[in-house]
Amino acid sequence: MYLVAGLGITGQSVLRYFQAQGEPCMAFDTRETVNLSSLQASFPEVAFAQGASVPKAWLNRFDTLVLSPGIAQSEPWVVALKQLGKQVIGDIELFARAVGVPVIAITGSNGKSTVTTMTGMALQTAGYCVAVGGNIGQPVLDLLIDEQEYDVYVLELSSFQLETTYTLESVAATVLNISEDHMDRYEHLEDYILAKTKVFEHTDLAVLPEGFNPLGMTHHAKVIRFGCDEKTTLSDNEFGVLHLPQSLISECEITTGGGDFLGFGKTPLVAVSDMRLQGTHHQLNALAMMALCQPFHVNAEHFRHVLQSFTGLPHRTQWVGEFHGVAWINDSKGTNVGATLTAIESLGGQVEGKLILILGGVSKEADFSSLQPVIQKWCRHTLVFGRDKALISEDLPEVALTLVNTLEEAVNQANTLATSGDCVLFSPACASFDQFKHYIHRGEVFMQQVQVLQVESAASESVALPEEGTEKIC
Ligand code: UMA
Ligand code: ADP
Repeated sequence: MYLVAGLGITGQSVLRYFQAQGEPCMAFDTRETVNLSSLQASFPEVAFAQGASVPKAWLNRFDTLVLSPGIAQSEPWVVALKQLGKQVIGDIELFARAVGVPVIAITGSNGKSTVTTMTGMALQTAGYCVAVGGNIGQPVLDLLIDEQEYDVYVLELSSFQLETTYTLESVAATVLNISEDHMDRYEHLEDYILAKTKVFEHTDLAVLPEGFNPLGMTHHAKVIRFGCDEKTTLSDNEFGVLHLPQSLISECEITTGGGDFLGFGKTPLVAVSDMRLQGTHHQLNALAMMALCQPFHVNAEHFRHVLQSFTGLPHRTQWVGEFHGVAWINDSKGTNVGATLTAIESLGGQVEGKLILILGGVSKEADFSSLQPVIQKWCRHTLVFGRDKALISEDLPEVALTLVNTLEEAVNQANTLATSGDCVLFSPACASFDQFKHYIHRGEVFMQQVQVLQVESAASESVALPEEGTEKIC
């Protein structure tokens, strides 16, 4: 018998899965805020409980705990259950035990959703029937029980999900990059890295960023490396940026674009200038995507189609609008310091003026000091809002910043501070749950507030029109 713990997106998908399998289970959530009545209506066969710990009367009735990723195994009630001999697994482990077709597994600190989406697109373009899911927001067990027969699953996996995954076999797996995140959950950075590298435990092909040598790889997987240093040649197991002399380009099948190509070994595949997404980090994402597709029949044309058409996911350095010569960018998915660092560095060089940066929320005990030099280089001013604003500002003593309480205040102040040619970058480097439901909600609130300012700005410009001899618009 299973106990499903956590009744959010994951827990509810586990209940649907067990219902479809006719597998009995019980369900539990530590938060009183969860509304059980609609769940009880959908799953009348399941016993539900809420509270600080699992009801005592249930302890002999289950042997396996299916833990949602947001619940840490260090929670006292989970520790107590483990001491009683209960097995702890997650939804990905249930998926792993049942899946019968190839899986590509993608983790890392940043770029997971982007690479997962592009990998799905590339395989689909090449004619495969692809399911994309996991931490990206689509629970994997729902994919397993839907009507469709897939050729391949492309999964975004978080370190939280990997902690409770033991037998997931994949045809290709990657840890895209590592930068500090979730330090409120992990005691040491090494613990976070170890959770991530579990993705390689049962993979046929490990796709590794240059210089990364995971300890978790206990068997002999084939290795492909990817990296972005410009080179004139690449080794046979390496995806990278090929810088080709003009004479060689004319001999290649692909002749569009400039001298830099995303390539594999000696073969140029896609001109960097063909990519819609700009920036070194997106070149790395594209290279990782191409490497992950190696076990499948995906060719340069398919890759080029994806990279030419993919304009990025919402809430990732997303252009919102421009008024008074100031551009506004929504990077609400920038939920850690590494993501915000990348956003500042890639946008800073493109802007005529300076960046106005908006940061803040739940800091996850991160160290923000690595942001200081890039902020000093690229930002005119920084606005910090949310629960941990004071903690964050302590790490940025040399930065010109203002503390505000809410995102709305930050947006209004940014509007006052920015001058023509500037860009307001909302890249919070924090989790959102102090003031928002999730990063999507936070990004939507930001975009709504920017739109209000944009409408006000358009209205004030319209009011000014009569002075230039046009009709007054009321
Ligand atoms: N809960 C408890 N006790 C606790 C904590 C939570 O009972 O101590 C309950 C809550 O009351 C709630 C449920 O658990 O009912 C929420 O479960 P959850 O936090 O595991 O979240 P889900 O709704 O299941 O969503 C999860 C991922 N969330 C987290 O890992 C925190 C989603 O990733 C993922 O899209 C979804 O599963 C489907 O796979 C979000 C995320 O923020 C985007 N991920 C982190 C990140 O990307 O940095 C890891
Ligand atoms: P994840 O799913 O890992 O959170 P996303 O693809 O959603 O990653 O991107 C989140 C943010 O991380 C983006 O807004 C961008 O600023 C940053 N980012 C994307 N790719 C990379 C990368 N390869 N390296 C560093 N930062 C990245």
